[in-house]
Amino acid sequence: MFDWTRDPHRRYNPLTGEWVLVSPHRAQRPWQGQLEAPAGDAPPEFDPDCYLCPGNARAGGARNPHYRGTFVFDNDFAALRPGAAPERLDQRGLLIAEPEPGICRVVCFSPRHDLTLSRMDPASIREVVDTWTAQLQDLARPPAIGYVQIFENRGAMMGASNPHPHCQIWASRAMPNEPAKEQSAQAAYLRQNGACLLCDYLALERQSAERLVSENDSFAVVVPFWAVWPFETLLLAKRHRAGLEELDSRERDDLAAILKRMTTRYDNLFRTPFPYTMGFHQQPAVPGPEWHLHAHFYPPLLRSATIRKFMVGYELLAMPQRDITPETAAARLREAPEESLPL
Ligand code: H2U
Ligand code: ZN
Repeated sequence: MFDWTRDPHRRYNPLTGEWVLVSPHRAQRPWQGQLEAPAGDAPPEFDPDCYLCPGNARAGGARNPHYRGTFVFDNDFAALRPGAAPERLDQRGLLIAEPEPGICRVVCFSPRHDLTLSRMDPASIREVVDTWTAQLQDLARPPAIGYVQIFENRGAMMGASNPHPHCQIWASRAMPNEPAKEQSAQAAYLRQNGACLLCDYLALERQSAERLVSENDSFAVVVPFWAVWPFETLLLAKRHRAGLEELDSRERDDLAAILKRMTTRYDNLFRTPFPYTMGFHQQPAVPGPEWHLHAHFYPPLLRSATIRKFMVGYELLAMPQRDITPETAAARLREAPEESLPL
């Protein structure tokens, strides 16, 4: 008898059309990999050397205002530059390129250097949600901007340059690879089934509850059936909403609340400020009916505050692979309390 909890199998990600290899029997194998040093002391409330703290100077000469809530500025080292670049595909046989204009911004979540989403109060996180929404409304203007990506890189392990709570927004003319894959998959599903892929998926997950981690009236968090990272999660709007702009006031409060609860669970899982990359996927500047608002959390940690998963070897050359099953990961996350504990 095939045992899904023990035997190697692969799972399909209907959002991207990609497969992940699951090898549950390897979860117990001995580990002799890299041990990373845990984070040092907790950061101070204000750091005179931080380029995001209120009143401090940034690289490039600008000085931050003495802000009290959220604070948004144009990235001083932007990967994209604004401009009405000509829509010109330069193709010489297999050599294909095109200009890519855009806008990159940084959003400070709080003037407090030492806070994280998990430790901010819900009203302040609600202000972050409102700032994201305002930025989407400001930036998503076709034809100059086609897609707006909001993302947070948290923790040195994820390459975040600074512990000050912040995220980035990159707005580009073209739709980037990941949302582009998800857009085709959602559009195809809608065509074939006359229904929303993620509405249908959420209904399945709420029925079984096996991979469900947390929920409130407006949002649910699951370890997706096809998760690649050990403790990857997917945050889904319960009502069919195409983007943050479509959330009403109560849903925005619920989003703030579930972000706090989820990031707190993550911190409590290994009793460490949990590193991750998270970001929203939603309708592009020219919206389509297929889009269902969601956020992905991609945390690198595998077994402790210092033992991480590497995407190397077979994963780079063939396909992603995981040992611990998404069901086990969801159970572990459910066991991690939603209330803040001292770390
Ligand atoms: P990360 O921690 O996710 O790297 O985000 C920090 C961003 O802040 C990064 O994109 C920008 C970097 O370019 N930055 C400024 O815009 N001004 C500065 O003075 C330093 C860093
Ligand atoms: Zn700071």
